[in-house]
Amino acid sequence: MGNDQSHSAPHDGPPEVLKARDLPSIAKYMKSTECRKVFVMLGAGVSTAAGIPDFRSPGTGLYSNLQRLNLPYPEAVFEINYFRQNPVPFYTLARELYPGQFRPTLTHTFVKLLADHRLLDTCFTQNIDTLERQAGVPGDRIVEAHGSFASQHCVDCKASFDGAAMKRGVETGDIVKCSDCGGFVKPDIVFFGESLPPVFHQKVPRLRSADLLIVIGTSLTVHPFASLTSLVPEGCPRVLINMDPAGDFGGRADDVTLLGRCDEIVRDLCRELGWEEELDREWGKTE
Ligand code: CNA
Repeated sequence: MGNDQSHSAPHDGPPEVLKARDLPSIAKYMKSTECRKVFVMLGAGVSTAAGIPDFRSPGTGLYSNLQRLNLPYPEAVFEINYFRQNPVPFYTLARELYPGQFRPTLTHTFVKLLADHRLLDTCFTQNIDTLERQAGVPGDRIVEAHGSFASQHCVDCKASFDGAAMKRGVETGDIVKCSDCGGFVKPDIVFFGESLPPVFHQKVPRLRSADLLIVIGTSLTVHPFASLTSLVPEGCPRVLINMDPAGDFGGRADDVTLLGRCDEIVRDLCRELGWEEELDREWGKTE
């Protein structure tokens, strides 16, 4: 994967599928028979309310707080060539992000509700925190595009390793080395310069059948993930829920950008859908 910024000219005509480019119109469309297949794309912003910093938010993002790791530049912590020379920064960061310490957010629960209401086709996530699973989104609906901490391999000979040894290594900071070749062992998180998992490529063509795309909490700067937004058909409304504008949102007739904290916007959307009580009840189960 790699980094990029995309820009596009704003669309200035009226919407074509939605009544208006606003939240009530999205809810109305979601309740209609036209909207059967919803796709979701998630980024680190959906987990900041769980206490996991994102990459790029000024001040709080991981990139602003990596000085202590003595990196040549922040992205190096997720670069495979740098990891081969110096795995310590990644292990340090992995300890902070390791699954099991965090509770899913309302936004993760909203994705579960989409599945419960038989609307969710696929949730593509860039996150490695597994909070979608913990919220109860069915595993076969989730594509962890940048991998997860669920498995690990030697970066040199590719031998697979025991999860308990990896967890111990991350907890203690003792770098796990391959018993066969001595290479460093790393969780199967996709680094810059590595390929995305096969399931990502298998599920991407499904986007061509999307009736609605909801993108939440991502700066849409990491490719190829970010380019998925352009794969849904022209007549498919696209909704961005984020603190800041991102990607080419606004360039299509039925693009809706809702700026603010995703948990608040998702609650408003659930209220419009008549799902608010269900949202609170299901989120309560994640405690
Ligand atoms: P990013 O580039 O840090 O962007 C996050 C975006 O979310 C920004 O545009 C923020 O404005 C926005 N944001 C932050 N908080 C909120 C909020 N409460 N409500 C709405 N929007 C918010 O992160 P991306 O996900 O775009 O970048 C892709 C990287 C980040 C992937 O490779 C991930 O693996 C990686 N990452 C994952 C985690 C995690 O698993 N939780 C944490 C940090 C980084």
